Amino acid sequence: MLFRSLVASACTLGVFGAATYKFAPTKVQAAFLQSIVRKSALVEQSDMRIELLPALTDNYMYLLIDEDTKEAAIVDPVEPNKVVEAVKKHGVKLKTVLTTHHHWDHAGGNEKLVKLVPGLTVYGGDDRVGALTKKVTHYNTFKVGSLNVKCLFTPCHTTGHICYFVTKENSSEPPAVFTGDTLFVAGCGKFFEGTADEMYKALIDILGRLPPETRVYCGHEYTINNLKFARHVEPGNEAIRKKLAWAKEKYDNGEPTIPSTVADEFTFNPFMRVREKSVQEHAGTSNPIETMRVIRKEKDGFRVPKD
Ligand SMILES: N[C@@H](CCC(=O)N[C@@H](CS)C(=O)NCC(=O)O)C(=O)O
Ligand SMILES: *[C@@H]1O[C@H](CO)[C@@H](O)[C@H](O)[C@H]1NC(C)=O
Ligand SMILES: [Zn+2]
Ligand SMILES: [Zn+2]
Repeated sequence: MLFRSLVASACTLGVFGAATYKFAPTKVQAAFLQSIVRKSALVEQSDMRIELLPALTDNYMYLLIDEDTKEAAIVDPVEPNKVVEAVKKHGVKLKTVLTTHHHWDHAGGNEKLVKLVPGLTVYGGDDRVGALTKKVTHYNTFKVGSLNVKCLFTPCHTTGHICYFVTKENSSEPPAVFTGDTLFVAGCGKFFEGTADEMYKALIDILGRLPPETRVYCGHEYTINNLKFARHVEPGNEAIRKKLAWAKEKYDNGEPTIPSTVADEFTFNPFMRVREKSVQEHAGTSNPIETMRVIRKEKDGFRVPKD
């Protein structure tokens, strides 16, 4: 609890560096800082702008802005005050909440946000989502300003999980997908309310068939731990080693490892690679769905190595 509140206040203040530290931090201070200071980041395209807003210990909220109309949506606003602050900073009109699933660390801010910002439409695929106004299911579509949002029903982590695929008509820039706790960079969500068959459908048949350049914005910063498990599954996979070295460098600078892309996930994410011989051999089966089941079970009990 104390740790949680430390994390929250450090993030809310957003400054722990230059102003408060007159001297270079000691090793212990550096480790402390690094463990609590998570920088936000901005992905700017001419059609849409996405601000990554770190929340809680390792969650992300995403502010999605339509450049044409300056209308915005917020994905999983678990820390509403931070959302309101970011909306003011960008000078945009927040109209929409995109909820990936009902878990507290994603939907837990909805009730408070709708009080702070009147008139919001709250989307989600589950009656357990707080302040829900529009229940959606597979291939439902709607707009955020001039951007098109398509709902992708991906049950498994929870029975009502929705990913949101965002495109701009006639744009040459990549689309975005918000994957909550279904697809993480180099990993996937735990199967709390579903099966390996469902996660296979979600990762391979649905998310895996999006345009390869689609940028992936997931619910948590789990990349380093996920890649250590990926390396355990495929010790000879060079893409995993390269991405892990890159992710460690990002982490040391307090920077997000998000977004990745659908194409990149197929090179280092073991759960996206269940059709590969190397992953199947590790799982001891030639059935991709059985491979999914085996490696998820293994990751549930995986002790993450220090390096
Ligand atoms: N192993 C997680 C523990 C927290 C957890 O269970 N997270 C949920 C999402 S809120 C999950 O699905 N994690 C996927 C995983 O551990 O592979 C961590 O790295 O902190
Ligand atoms: C997209 O391109 C098509 C074909 O050129 C055009 O008919 C359509 O109006 C364009 N849509 C938008 C929103 O600009
Ligand atoms: Zn969850
Ligand atoms: Zn979560």
